Amino acid sequence: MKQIVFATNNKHKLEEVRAIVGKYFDVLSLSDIGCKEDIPETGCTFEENAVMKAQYVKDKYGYDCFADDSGLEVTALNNEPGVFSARYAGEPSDSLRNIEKLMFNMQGVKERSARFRTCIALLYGHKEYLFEGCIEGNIIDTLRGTNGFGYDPLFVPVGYDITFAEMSSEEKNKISHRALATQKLIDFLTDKIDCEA
Ligand code: ITT
Repeated sequence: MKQIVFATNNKHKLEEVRAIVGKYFDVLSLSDIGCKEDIPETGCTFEENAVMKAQYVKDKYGYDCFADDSGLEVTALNNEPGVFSARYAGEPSDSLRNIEKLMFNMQGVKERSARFRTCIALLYGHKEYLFEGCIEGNIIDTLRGTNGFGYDPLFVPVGYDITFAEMSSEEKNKISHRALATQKLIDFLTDKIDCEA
């Protein structure tokens, strides 16, 4: 099976993506390739950060590689936390503190709409490709559910009455921003494999 690196340190994301891509590719993590350093994510957009991470691995380790950057955009907060989702409440990244800050900032706010966005950058051969996924939803005011990670206990996707954290991983993997972007990546990669066969 062809090897490809997913440039992430986030175990939940790796599991989510392996569950989808694992049939087609041997997905290596950063620790699998011995990359222990903190890859800079200093871009102003999800796209810039995703490309930055993938480029770092390709340049330094030579693997075909993809990286994603994801985050939550809350309409009433001018699309914050956005690219700062992981460190919304400061460094080091702490999900519980991020969630508490979001709940605090949303106290009394009527407009609750938000979206999770993912951008995946793929460096395959000598070319760069981008894939996007987005899911709309609403921010609730109390935590519900224990599955998933990050802001999942506060996010109810449009058309559902349960949070991402109340869904099974299978259910979330069918509809999430990451699943949508990853499906586009898979469609692209499987086409490539067919063409190269
Ligand atoms: P890597 O950079 O190592 O891949 P990360 O945790 O920093 O891992 P991202 O930059 O992609 O992941 O995402 C930033 C934050 O956005 C993440 O830490 C969560 O707080 C939030 N987030 C992203 N996807 C999410 C999801 O599916 N459910 C809940 N929160 C999510």
